[in-house]
Amino acid sequence: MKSKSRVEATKSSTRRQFLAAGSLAVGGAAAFAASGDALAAQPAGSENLPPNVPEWMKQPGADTGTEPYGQPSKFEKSIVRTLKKDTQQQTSSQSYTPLQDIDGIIVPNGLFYERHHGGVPEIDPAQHRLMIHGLVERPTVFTMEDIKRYPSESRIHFLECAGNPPYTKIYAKTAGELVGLASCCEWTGVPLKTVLEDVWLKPEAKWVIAEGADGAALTRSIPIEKCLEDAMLVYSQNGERLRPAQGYPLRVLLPGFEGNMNVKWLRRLHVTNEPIYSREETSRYTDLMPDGKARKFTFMMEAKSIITRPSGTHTIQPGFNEITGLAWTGRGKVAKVDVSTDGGKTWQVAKLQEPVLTRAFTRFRLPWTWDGKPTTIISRVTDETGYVQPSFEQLKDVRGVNGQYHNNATWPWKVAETGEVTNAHVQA
Ligand SMILES: Nc1nc2c(c(=O)[nH]1)N[C@H]1C(S)=C(S)[C@@H](COP(=O)(O)O)O[C@H]1N2
Ligand SMILES: [Mo]
Repeated sequence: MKSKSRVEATKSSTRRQFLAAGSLAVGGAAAFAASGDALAAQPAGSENLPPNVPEWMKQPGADTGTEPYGQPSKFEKSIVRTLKKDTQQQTSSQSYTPLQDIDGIIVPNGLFYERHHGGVPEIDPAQHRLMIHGLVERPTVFTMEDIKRYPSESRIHFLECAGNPPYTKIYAKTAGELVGLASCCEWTGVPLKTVLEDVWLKPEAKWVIAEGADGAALTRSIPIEKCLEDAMLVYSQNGERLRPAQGYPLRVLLPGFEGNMNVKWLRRLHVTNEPIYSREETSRYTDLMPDGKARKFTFMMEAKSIITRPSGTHTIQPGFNEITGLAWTGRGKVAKVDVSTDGGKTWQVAKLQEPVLTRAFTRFRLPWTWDGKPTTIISRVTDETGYVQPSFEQLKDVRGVNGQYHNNATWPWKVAETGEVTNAHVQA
């Protein structure tokens, strides 16, 4: 089964038959392609198509001076985040990255997901301070300049909300609405270890309590091991200063740990010997298990993958289609992504696009020839620890249905005979 479809893919690529005649016949090019003569006279409305010289070649283009800060093409205006406001908690809001429209592994800053518990504060960096105190020999108040004087590092990591997606009430139509509370970018900042060592941690130091300078004063306890492993005090994303929504001017980044612990607008690190048991780590972000006990301090985001193209709201043509998507794991690197194009009966190994980085989005691709029959497509990631992404049924067997967080199930997309792709797992 597996080797046969490989052979087919190779054959069609040597014959250059990726695009069937049917899929060329779209929009203004329809009559043109169908005529069989590429240079034949064209119908009205196609003056800008070959062999004509398009209008925009006949005059100079816009000068550079129109916008000091660049914007995407006006033809790409539909590629935006989905905004949501919590109707019960007035200050709570979130926006979803349109994962179906992202190429590669880097999410541009204007499309990075957002999750705020008390809105986005407007912080003047000149008036922002980071206080480190508690179990340290040298309690210190840092300015932003003080922080930036330490040796910095740039690293690519994903960030993901623990409620991505929820367990129930999943109405999402697109990949972004479903699991777009996750993004990946290049972060620049100072290793937290460097700063903690500079204030001389006391041997009893076991936890670091991080507090944000927003209206929510979001507070989380971070184990000292993570602080000394790969945690960062971040001031930049994708080469420019953090966006206000991402914690400007300073946030803590805990690669692989649940989004909520990556405290934005970071103003205080209180070094202690026990956790603070804040709202966010007791009543929230815990998982109520079937036996009535709550799992807490789970920290790590488990492996997840999603097919982003084709995905919900897309329409495909029979013949060649590249299946592509994203996979990631809090536990390290993605080792393998399997893709099924027959509803989970058989699986094929997808190609992983380089670079495959630790705790970062990894892009996968699989060539697929769709026979035009209704089917279901699914991806499933295995990470370098050997952990395999569960199906929703497998997850529910272990966790029950009381939880709200840490749903890392595989996600099927249904392909109808018409080529329309929809969420195969919409729940009430
Ligand atoms: N101070 C503060 N930090 C915060 C939050 C917040 O509301 N306030 N939201 C948390 C949650 S729930 C998530 S998922 C991530 C979201 O980060 P982002 O908005 O940069 O994507 O930030 C976390 N850090
Ligand atoms: Mo979150």
